[in-house]
Amino acid sequence: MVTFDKPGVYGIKCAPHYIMGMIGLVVVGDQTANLDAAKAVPHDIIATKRFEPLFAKVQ
Ligand SMILES: [Cu+2]
Repeated sequence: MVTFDKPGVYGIKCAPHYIMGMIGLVVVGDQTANLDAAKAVPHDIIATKRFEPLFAKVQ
């Protein structure tokens, strides 16, 4: 169990399936709190492609 106590967006990375692009994005309250920093986190090519539409939804 994870408790989010600060607003922002949190990238979720499935450890065994990250290489196949299994990621997620959790939005806690004000997504603008750390959006730029979250978008700047480097990922491999597949995960980067998967994050793009998720980040587009929260802008
Ligand atoms: Cu998985």
